Amino acid sequence: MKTILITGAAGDVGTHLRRELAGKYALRVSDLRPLKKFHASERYMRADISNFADALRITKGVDAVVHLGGYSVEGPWEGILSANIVGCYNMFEAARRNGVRRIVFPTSNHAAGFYRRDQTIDHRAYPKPDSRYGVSKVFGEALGSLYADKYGMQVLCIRIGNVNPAPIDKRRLSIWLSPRDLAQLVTIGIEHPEIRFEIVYGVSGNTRSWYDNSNAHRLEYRPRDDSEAYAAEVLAREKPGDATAERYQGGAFTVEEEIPNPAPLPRTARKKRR
Ligand code: 15L
Repeated sequence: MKTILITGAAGDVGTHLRRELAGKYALRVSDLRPLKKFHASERYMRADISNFADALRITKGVDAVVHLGGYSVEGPWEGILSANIVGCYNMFEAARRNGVRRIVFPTSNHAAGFYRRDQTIDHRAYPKPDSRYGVSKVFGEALGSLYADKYGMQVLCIRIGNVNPAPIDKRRLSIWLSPRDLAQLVTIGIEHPEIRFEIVYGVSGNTRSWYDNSNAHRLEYRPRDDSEAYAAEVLAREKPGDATAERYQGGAFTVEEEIPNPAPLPRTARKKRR
């Protein structure tokens, strides 16, 4: 059985992914936060990925890394810098030094959030980040490209929309990713023989999608879910929002300076903020 490291394992996406992959892989689950519940196939390692020694420790002896750790919304520069820029670099470099060849990097729709909603974009669309957070995801994608071309690593970047058991509003009808479709994409990243450096969109087979996800389909992604099943219910409760946010794919990230962060700041960033 392959051993897979999942960073940011205590977060929402990490929690869904762990449940979906339980039993399929030996999971090394890592986070700054303590984990309360474990599956039988999991082993927890606490780590602050902005610290290179921690990154080296957790990547030792694994077959692949799913790097979910870091800041997952728009936030202060100190937090983004240490968790998503320094932390992301540490993970790629630590994986390389430990001989780990596969990295699945869940990037975000916010790497391209300033495309309009009436545009359909594919994996070749140049980045149009909508936030400091989006910029940090573009940085991670660029690192993936570098580590694939220069060091021969196999890197799948999944520009995730929104992972939830069901879509929560109108925007998410276009970018929803069900937990089982997320697990399918991550499994492609871990297993598919043809991956060098790839960008795909982390969305289910949504009727209202604004992505051309042909690169994912080429890699044999066959989404099982479509947000349309929830559309009537979601649209019935939708309230009109900010006009700019409504125009762009990134929604509120195109206008807000901060979005409430579910994860704590790493120690280094906390010190700088004081
Ligand atoms: C993201 O990238 C975030 O990690 C997630 O919390 C959601 O805000 C999502 O984007 C979204 O756009 O809905």
